[in-house]
Amino acid sequence: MVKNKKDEQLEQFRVDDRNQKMTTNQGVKVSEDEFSLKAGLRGPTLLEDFHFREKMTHFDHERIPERVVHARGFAAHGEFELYESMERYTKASFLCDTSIKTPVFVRFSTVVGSRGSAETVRDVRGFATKFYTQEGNYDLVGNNIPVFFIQDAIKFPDLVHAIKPEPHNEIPQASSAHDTFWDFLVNNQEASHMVMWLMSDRAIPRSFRMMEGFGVHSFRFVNEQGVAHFVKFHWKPLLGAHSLVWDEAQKISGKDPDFHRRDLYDAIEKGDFAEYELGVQILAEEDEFTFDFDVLDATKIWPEEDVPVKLIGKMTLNRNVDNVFAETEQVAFHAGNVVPGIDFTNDPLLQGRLFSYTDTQLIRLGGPNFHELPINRPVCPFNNNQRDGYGRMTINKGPVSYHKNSLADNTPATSSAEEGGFEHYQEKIEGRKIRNRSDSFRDHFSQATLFWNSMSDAEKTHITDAFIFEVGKVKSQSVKQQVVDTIANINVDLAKVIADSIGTKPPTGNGSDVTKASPALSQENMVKKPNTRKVGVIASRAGDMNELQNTVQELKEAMLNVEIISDKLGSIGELPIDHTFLTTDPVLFDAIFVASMSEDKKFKKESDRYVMEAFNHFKAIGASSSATAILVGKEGSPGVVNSGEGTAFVDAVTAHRHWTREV
Ligand code: HDE
Repeated sequence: MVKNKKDEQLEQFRVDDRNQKMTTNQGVKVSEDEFSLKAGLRGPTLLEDFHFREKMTHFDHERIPERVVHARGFAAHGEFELYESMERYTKASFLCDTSIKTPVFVRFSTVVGSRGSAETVRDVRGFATKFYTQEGNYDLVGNNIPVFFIQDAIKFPDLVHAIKPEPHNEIPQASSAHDTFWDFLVNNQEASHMVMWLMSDRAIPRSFRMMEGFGVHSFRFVNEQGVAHFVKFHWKPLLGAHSLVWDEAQKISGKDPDFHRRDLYDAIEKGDFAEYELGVQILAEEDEFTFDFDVLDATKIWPEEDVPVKLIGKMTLNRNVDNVFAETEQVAFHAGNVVPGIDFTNDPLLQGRLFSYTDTQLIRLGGPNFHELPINRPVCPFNNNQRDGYGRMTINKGPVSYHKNSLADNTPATSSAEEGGFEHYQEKIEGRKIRNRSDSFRDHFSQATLFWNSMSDAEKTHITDAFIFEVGKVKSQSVKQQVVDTIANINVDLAKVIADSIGTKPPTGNGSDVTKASPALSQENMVKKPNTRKVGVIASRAGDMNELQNTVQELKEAMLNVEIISDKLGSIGELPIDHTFLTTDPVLFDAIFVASMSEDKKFKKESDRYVMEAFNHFKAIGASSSATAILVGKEGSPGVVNSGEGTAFVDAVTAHRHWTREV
């Protein structure tokens, strides 16, 4: 069933090869696809074998360059619906008319790792959305962290060189835990705020479905009257934002490097669509200078307590792609793709991005016609005088390909603003050409401290441990010392604990006097729901079948996803066993419930391993009355539940993690 205008467009390009005859790319039917054409049964292969040549040539050229950053990604289709008209602020029609459902395509990604790297590494996540609006494509190319490492785009190549694997040995893959990244931080301290986020739980999300998204820069909304407001964009997941535990994340990298894409793909296939609300923080132009930071500085947030986030619509990701290469790999996002009503600011990071995205697609997608690829095409008409180039698909008719002309009545014609033409916001600019930055960009630590102050105790522990892990891996004693001294500007006690663990001198410096906190920054304060949480139910064939059936039923009714684990595949009564102890792992579940035990020694050992690992990762653990022996030594610990305690197990799963548990 075709779902929306974008889907209708894609449908024209879909091909189902099933039940078709095999042909060459010229349409000639192929008679033999097992053996190349040879001169004699044991003779050399002949050059005239056009089928062999074509098949091999195409294969030889199957790969394209991976994205220079955000190479590892996964995407899905969906729709955006508006709650209320934003016409007071913007004339973008998809944000004014609540009857419009806008098709969207969203690609999530890690930043540093190469295309085949693991997904649960410590990293920023890309959250790029293409809105196929009736006025053209609007791309909100954001991240899951609201600030960035640098303030000026000219530093981006340096940042990426520093964080990618070191060039002399290409180690480590998909990780910031190495000398050059930390050397970059201490010599470019504008990264301090972002590094606090990177060391926090935000950098190891539980799921793409449980992750916030941010446009990062200040953009502009412009309304019909030409009045502009600054705006920051947010995506708020309906399931709340939640994270893995670092030890767990590292183990998942080995057990299931596809953990995040599998989670999203499976959820969509099951009908558990990923949902996010679009939020905007809006600031009048005359309030530009009311903060102790510069609104053009991408290393700063606008605290939600100071500028509330207004939720204006909902995005639902409801369809997996048909072909990852054709759609996810070939999609070309660009921070510069805007529609009338949305405009840029002078944020020097944003300004540089406006150049980089088209430039990178030219090498990655091989020429200037990538906008014609099915996934990139707008759903509204597009006509201009651009012509030719590699891979051109459009057949432009007629002799005229220039403006102005009389032979085609001066068409394609430009449009006035009233007719929907994009007119850039007429911001007044004055100044000298200068290579420098404003003094208002020079405070690199206050918001890093604000972030630290806003964390719960558990989150602070995780950040501390992450610093010790990462900086502890740095080989240069000098860089380690400089990191400790830099952190002291954020919080001196944090710096002291790190110093003590990584063998440096205690920090010099007096710390920060910022006492402000922003509760909205802590994931502990986010909504928590049981929906789609994955429970591994351990069951033995020898156990009570009815009890198992009832348990599974109850958990499913509470919206949890249940998978049964036993020593062998097969079924228990009517219930199929999903995994053996070996084909899955406790790190791949949100909670473990032991429904029944077996006398078998190996079964017991494996069950103990599952329960212990879940316990160490602060997950909910439950056991039926016949299996409580497995909980010995853990009873009374937060999130450890005996059956017979009503909905306690479901509540324990809903709580996400039980950080006060002593492990
Ligand atoms: Fe990107 N970024 N970026 N970036 N970025 C790319 O474009 C760049 C920045 C983001 O799923 C590249 O098509 C510069 C901030 C996402 O396809 C490249 C600067 C934010 C994605 C590029 C930044 C982002 C990219 C590489 C500093 C959050 C993946 C491949 C001025 C607001 C999109 C590509 C996808 C990808 C350049 C900083 C988000 C090279 C120069 C800040 C989500 O063009």
